[in-house]
Amino acid sequence: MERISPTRSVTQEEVATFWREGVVCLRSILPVELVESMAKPIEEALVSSATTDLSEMADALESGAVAARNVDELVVASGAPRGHFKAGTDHWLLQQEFRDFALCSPLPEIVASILRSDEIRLYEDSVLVKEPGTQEKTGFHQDMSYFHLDGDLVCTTWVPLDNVTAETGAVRFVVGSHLDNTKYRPNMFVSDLAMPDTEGAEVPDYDVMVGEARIISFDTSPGDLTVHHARTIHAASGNLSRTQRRRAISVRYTGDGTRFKLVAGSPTKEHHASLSEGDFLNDESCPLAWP
Ligand SMILES: O=C(O)CCC(=O)C(=O)O
Repeated sequence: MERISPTRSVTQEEVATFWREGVVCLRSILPVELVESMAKPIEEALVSSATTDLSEMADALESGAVAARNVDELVVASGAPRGHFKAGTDHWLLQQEFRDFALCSPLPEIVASILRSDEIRLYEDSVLVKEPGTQEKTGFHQDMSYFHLDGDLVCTTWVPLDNVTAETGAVRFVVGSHLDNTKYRPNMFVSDLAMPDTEGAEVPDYDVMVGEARIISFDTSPGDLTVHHARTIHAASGNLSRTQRRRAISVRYTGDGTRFKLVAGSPTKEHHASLSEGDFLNDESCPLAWP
């Protein structure tokens, strides 16, 4: 597939916002037809073994069950259907459309501008779908805690395929949290429970730290995109809408100087077999996406 350009350039103000706040929302920067073309591949991913029903996983986790019960009451009260949160990772390895989207869409060029990096590599992609009536929140977490990476130039792009609002599960970002170098433990994603055998501090529950942090989220539409630093702490609510799906693709990239570093307890990836601790990333494990 030929490389597709962004519909506009990233401004210097947007780059500065990313580095100051740890997240930036880039409005109308992706061709809408390109974003819509991922609808079918997402449906295929959802029925494949590459995605997991995190709603079912949450039922098995004590704190997830507690969180679910709270939202459950709202969902039942509104008469909304019981939705599901389905998520998967590394679809680019299985579906050509995801590989093209990660490598040939405008994302790598946009990320090169934001990270001010000469080279950009693909680390992973995710499909994140919250159907109407999904109770499960996405717990506060830091992406870097899951990544087998060492470096400052690492970020996540979040691409919505639907109109997304706070009610349907817009991602919520803790402003400036990327400036804190604390090493946090990865958690079970739909719960605040840390993954077993991992090291570091527990991620604070910012919902109970009223007034201590500024949390922002963005109402977005197809064509918009958010980019957050891999150290930025973020979360998302369930999807309380009765009718509106919340489909998104996350693509995670690295910039110059990023090295491989195994994180104890975080799932490893078979395609990282050619990398050893301290290595710069290579094409086999993390393909070059830009230039
Ligand atoms: O879509 C969500 O609910 C969470 C997204 C997220 O945590 C990410 O893409 O890093």
